[in-house]
Amino acid sequence: MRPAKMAGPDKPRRGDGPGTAVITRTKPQTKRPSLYRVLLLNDDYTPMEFVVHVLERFFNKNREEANRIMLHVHHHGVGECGVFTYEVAETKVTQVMDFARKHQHPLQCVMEKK
Ligand code: TYC
Repeated sequence: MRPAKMAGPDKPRRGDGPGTAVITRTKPQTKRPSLYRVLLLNDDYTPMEFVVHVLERFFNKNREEANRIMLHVHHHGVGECGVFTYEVAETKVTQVMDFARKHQHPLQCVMEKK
């Protein structure tokens, strides 16, 4: 008697054998990146017009939205300029801080994880 011929997934294949395994992926391979808020902080010295310019130049806000955010920071002490992935947020903070220092204003820009 001959053994029944194997077919399908149980059939041994070239390269199978001791020391080999099949790893099945259980997680989807994509992960959403963490997001970070970029915030402006109020101070008593930075001119309002300079803050509006920063919001237009680095955060692509129109004049009206820039004014709204600047006044929110002026009245509440802190306000959101935008939400970005880590490296983009870090770049915005550096650009704003460098620009403020270049113009000798004490404006502070920070990021926080959402
Ligand atoms: N408080 C500032 C003033 O009265 C204006 C200001 C607004 C400064 C927002 C910083 O992030 C800021 N000139």
